[in-house]
Amino acid sequence: MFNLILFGPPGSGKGTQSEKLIDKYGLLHLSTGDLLRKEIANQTKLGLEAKSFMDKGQLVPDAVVIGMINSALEANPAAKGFLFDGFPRTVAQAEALDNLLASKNSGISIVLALEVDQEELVKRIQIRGQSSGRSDDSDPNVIRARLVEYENKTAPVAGHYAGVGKVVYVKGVGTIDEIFQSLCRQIDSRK
Ligand code: B4P
Repeated sequence: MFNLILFGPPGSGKGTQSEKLIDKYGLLHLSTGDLLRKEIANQTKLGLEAKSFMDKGQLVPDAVVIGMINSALEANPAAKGFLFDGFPRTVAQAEALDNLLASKNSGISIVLALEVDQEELVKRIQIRGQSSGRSDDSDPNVIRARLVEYENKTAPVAGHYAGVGKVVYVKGVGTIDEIFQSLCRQIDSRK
């Protein structure tokens, strides 16, 4: 199994690049952001709980997203590999993911970390906010809160995987295709 984590701050291009990578490598895309937005659209209990955090730019509690990922892994036993997008976002989530994969005799193959400066991130999120209908993309205070959550809780996840030599940093500024080619080079050199 080839399991890839696409890592980076909000707006770094994870969703954009994931779409291209799953096509090329036949991986199953697991985006916790997309899964949570689906729950919100369906007005489930989980969705209503998640919305109260997402609207403030805060991370949803670990137990909620770990449960969602567990269900998705269970539902796809024949997958040849997963692309995790927006997960894990805390060290506790990373540890839970490592345990879930280990129970399936698998593990993380590589963590590709997109590097984008903060000014560019804010610009991209605001542009997306004009058409996405996502309330967390429109309010400058919420965007700032998401970036603070990233620095405090998510950035340490890179350290968790760097400790086992799994992290590769990739420049996330440039055209979408240039960045895609850089990501593919890293994957191809490790497959
Ligand atoms: P996500 O859905 O993961 O939101 P995101 O981080 O903003 O998405 P992404 O980073 O994929 O955006 P992309 O770069 O593709 O999470 C939303 C919320 O859900 C979180 O704030 C949190 O509350 C909750 N959540 C999700 N997962 C969670 C977890 N594991 N634990 C707890 N809470 C969780 O796109 C950005 C924009 O840039 C796009 O418009 C794109 O067109 C543009 N773009 C991309 N590449 C570009 C390039 N090269 N040049 C110019 N623009 C580019």
